Amino acid sequence: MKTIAQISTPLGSGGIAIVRISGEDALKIGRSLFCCKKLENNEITPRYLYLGDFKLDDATEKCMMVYFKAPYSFTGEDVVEFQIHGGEYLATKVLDKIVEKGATLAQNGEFSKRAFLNGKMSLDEAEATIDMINATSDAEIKASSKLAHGNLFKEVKTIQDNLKDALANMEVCLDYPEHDDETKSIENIQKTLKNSLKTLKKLENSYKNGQKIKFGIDVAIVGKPNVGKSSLLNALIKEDRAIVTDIKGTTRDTLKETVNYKGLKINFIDTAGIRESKDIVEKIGVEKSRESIKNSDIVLFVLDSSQEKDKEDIELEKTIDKNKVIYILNKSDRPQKLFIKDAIYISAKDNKNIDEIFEEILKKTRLDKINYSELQITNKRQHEALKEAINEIEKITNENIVTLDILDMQIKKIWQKLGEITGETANEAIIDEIFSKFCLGK
Ligand SMILES: Nc1nc2c(ncn2[C@@H]2O[C@H](COP(=O)(O)OP(=O)(O)OP(=O)(O)O)[C@@H](O)[C@H]2O)c(=O)[nH]1
Ligand SMILES: [Mg+2]
Repeated sequence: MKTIAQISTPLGSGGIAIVRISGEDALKIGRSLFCCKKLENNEITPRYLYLGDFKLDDATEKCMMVYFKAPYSFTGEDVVEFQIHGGEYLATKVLDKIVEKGATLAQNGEFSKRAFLNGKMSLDEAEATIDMINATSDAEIKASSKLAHGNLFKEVKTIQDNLKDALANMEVCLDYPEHDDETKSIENIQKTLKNSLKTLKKLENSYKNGQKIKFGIDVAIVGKPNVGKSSLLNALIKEDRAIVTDIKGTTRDTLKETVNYKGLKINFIDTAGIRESKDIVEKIGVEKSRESIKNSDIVLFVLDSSQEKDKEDIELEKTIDKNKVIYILNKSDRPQKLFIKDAIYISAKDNKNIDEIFEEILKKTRLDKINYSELQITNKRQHEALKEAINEIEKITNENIVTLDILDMQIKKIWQKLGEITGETANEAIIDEIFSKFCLGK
């Protein structure tokens, strides 16, 4: 494989910049550009930081160089890294010199792709690493760090190994039917499959929470016009974001704002007040509000507590799934006319009881009890593969009569599906797509 090079730190000014070289010629190229007293008559020691000068055309750059000997490097190949002063132009000049000496510019994620191809990390670990880099909440970091440390890989691999053993036993039985009892053999395999199914279902189930961890909990703020939805959004995000007036139908479009609460992202969606309208723009807004009711994880159903519930409120209430509704009785600074058990009484105007809403959202989604020591699947591709593997197992565990031949064929399919998660059996296009999402120099 070609020797590749790239700047691994973000382009711009900073304390230091790192330029990385990976491949067979990494050391030859690195040493040809680096002057260091300690290296004059000595062999280079891997993982040792050398202070010296990088040779530019008419100048030198005082920097550090480190060498990682294959296979003990990030990519699994010989790697040399220069830690130079963090200037964009300077880093580009250093990279140019390395290319002049024979290295090729690395594409996005090419170092990581080599690490995968050399067995340094599995595909699920690579995906978790991207999630770590892109994380915007503590929950995402906790979930992806567990995955980046290869915990999913280990679970999947254990299942694959058990299936492989089962397959080997079965093949003995198929080759020498006189030596083994077929019924007993089938029973053993069914037992292995049922255990695998249990683990896989647990992983598959975690995706519901995993999505909320990755993308945030979607919370729609819904109600009739003028009940104080936009005032509530502003109170929740502690910012004067949405327009508030006493005119009914002020909000026309949905407006989404994200807040980090106890390490989780909560996406609040302010919506247009729901009512019958002839105004074409308002009608579209109301349609969007109804979609938000359907698509969100939680609905904050806002009512004006200084007024009794009317027909419009009752009609709207019917369209909201009871499992995801939280009743918010706003304007509690005014004399009360509406009483609903378990509702949260707030005043958006006076910022009263707003924190209670956050707590109730976590309680209702059960994310207050989430256990990060267990794996939380956050990746759609992995989830799809898990679902398909489960589906293949269920095809045979639900059958009363199966033959060894069918089991043999089916187990190979399951093994293949699981391999897509770790990358062992993933096709090249998928692998390329995953690594292209990495940044340059990673
Ligand atoms: N007294 C009192 N008035 C409030 C409170 N919250 C909102 N209001 C007032 O109610 C009116 C409507 O508030 P908005 O936040 O615009 O209501 P909305 O539900 O977003 O209305 P639409 O966008 O038209 O659907 C404004 O005059 C607010 O000042 C509250 O807690 N107490
Ligand atoms: Mg509004």
